[in-house]
Amino acid sequence: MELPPELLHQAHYWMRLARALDDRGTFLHKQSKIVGGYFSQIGHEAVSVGAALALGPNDVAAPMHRDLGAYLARGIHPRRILSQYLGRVDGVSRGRDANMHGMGDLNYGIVGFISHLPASIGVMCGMAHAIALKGEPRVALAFFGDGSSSQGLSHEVMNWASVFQLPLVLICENNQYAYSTPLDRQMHIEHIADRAAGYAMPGVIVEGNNFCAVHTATVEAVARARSGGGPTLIECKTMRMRGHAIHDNMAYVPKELLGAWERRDPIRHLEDHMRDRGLLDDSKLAELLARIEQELDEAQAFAENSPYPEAGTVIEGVFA
Ligand SMILES: Cc1ncc(C[n+]2csc(CCOP(=O)(O)OP(=O)(O)O)c2C)c(N)n1
Ligand SMILES: [Mg+2]
Repeated sequence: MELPPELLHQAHYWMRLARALDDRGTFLHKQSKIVGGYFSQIGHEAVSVGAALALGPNDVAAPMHRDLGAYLARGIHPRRILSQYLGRVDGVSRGRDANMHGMGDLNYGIVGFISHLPASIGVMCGMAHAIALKGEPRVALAFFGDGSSSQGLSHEVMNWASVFQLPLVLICENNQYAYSTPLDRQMHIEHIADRAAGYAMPGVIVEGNNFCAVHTATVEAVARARSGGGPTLIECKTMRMRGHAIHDNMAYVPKELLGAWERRDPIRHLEDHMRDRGLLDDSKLAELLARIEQELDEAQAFAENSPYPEAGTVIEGVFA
């Protein structure tokens, strides 16, 4: 079934914005304005935006370090994201961290990313349980990586969510690597989705660079979760197109593998589809890219003018 043009335009905007914002971050890092780690999400745009746009306004999501598209599509303004990267007071964590960690805002249904992987999916399982106990028509959606899927908590979450038939959607971003560890060094199965059978829940494999495929599968899983049908594991096959973080030249990734995924770039995939349907041409694309650059110029100026937090506030908003 073809997705409606309005949705594709929306997705196209968020995916292009995520990529342009990602490039901005790289430049700011090169200028030493962003210090410490910087994680590129290039290659993940279809997964993050495809899944996030399947949620309703009252649902809750826990994006990870390569899910910029999900933060944007849930409504977090690039101003706040760039302020976050620069450690400023207008950042999502109010200057507590200078990258994705802790970047949560429940007003937008986003639980902050927890550095210890995959702790976020445990929190989201708890949220799904709370939603179920209250009988609310809401869904919790958690992202986790292939590496994170090898951690014990992933299995406990799948078991618990299945036992209690929780409204939980698990989006596994299988991007072939966990830092420098390739898939075959951390699992002896071909598809992570196959693990769902061990917990009697649907396990779905989707082409992670295809927005329409990710979105359609997530819409189905969200509907099942909302109607009491329990959790779903969706494995999105994709590729991390940069090193683990900016310091990593990923010399360990075979060039041919990278080249093959480059040809399946998620943005190009969506744009080809939109062009085929007469929804996009060169001039519309140029117009969109210019608009995005303008928005990011404004966001960057805002962030660079935002102050650093007052030292005395450092203990606010923490438990211990
Ligand atoms: C418990 C724990 N161990 C190690 C790390 C360091 N670390 C951060 S990201 C990462 C790789 C995660 O791989 P994956 O889950 O596949 O996500 P990806 O980075 O590929 O998107 C590691 C080892 C961590 N954050 N938490
Ligand atoms: Mg990975």
